[in-house]
Amino acid sequence: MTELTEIPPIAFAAFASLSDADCHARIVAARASLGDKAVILCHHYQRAEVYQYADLTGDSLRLARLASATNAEYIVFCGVHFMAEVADIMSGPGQIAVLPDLAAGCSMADMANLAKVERCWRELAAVLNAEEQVTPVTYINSAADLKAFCGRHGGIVCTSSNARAIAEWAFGQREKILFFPDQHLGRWTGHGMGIPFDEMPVWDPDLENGGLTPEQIRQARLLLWKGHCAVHQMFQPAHIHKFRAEHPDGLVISHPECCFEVCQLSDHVGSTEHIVKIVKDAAPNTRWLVGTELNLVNRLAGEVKEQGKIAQFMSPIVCMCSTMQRIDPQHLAWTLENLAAGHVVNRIAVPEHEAVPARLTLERMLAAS
Ligand code: CIZ
Ligand code: SF4
Repeated sequence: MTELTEIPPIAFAAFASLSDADCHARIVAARASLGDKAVILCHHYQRAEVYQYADLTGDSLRLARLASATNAEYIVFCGVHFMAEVADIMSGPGQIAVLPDLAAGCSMADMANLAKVERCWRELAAVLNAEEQVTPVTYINSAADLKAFCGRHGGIVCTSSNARAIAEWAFGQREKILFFPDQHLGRWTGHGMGIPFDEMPVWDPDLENGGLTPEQIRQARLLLWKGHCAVHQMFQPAHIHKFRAEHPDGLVISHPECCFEVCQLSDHVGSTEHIVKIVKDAAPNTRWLVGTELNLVNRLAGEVKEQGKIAQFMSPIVCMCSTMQRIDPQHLAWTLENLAAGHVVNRIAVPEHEAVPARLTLERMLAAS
């Protein structure tokens, strides 16, 4: 292992005003000197200027699995905070996860936190036997301490690829699910399982008892935490109606973080991995309206163009994930140069007391999906 020094010799300030072209030369040089000691992971939502440096690409879970299968000491995660945490949890003891900009969070993940979830659990326990009747399920877009909460309470993690299989597992354990933080993924999954809306009430964490009566809590099968993704909520039914009027043969594909009406109007609904696969495998000369983050859609559009396929962004308004955008060539160059000099910056290290139960839920998820 590389010997680590305490103070990073290079401050970010020296990189802030570099042009992307200047960064390019420095990223390539630092990358070359690190060799297979480092692996650069890029999520589908990363901007093109960063994505070009990826060794591995995919959704958060695929990336964490791929990275832990390497011998790389440094896992440089170009994505958001919870993803780097998952990479840290899933990787070996000698591997170090690094997030080039610590400000790259996820506003949806921040809509649930441990204090609020614990309060919810206490409030549920006043009405039900929560430990026997409710399985907590957290979307992978959540902080490690919430995954740990699920680990301690017989719960599990899901991703947008496996939400249905995980919900089936959870109902196999207990009669109800508490699903956080994304109400839309929860609702779409519950709807697919035939659960009526009145058995899927929204739990508002800012209200006493989630804003529900004891009767509503007792009747609920799936409690949906009041959280959402600010990017995916931009997509609206009107965008789909307009597209269908203009292109009657066109096809619509959406991410399940979109609202229920958008999912219902779509021909396909699925995770980023699913969206990429469906559009790439589609017949030549098809036209697609895609409801997910703009960087993914632009990249996909370029990749399928040769087959005469058109992939167009669902919203007329540009809506990127602003936190994903925080990872830029400047931060990547800064991170890699420090690592090449033996200085770890922006390490994401989940404390052991959280990592152990969080790993348990992630392993449960892998076994159940
Ligand atoms: O898990 C991921 O990578 C996210 C955030 C979305 C998806 O559908 O892949
Ligand atoms: Fe979070 Fe939404 Fe950005 Fe995904 S697109 S990382 S859910 S804010």
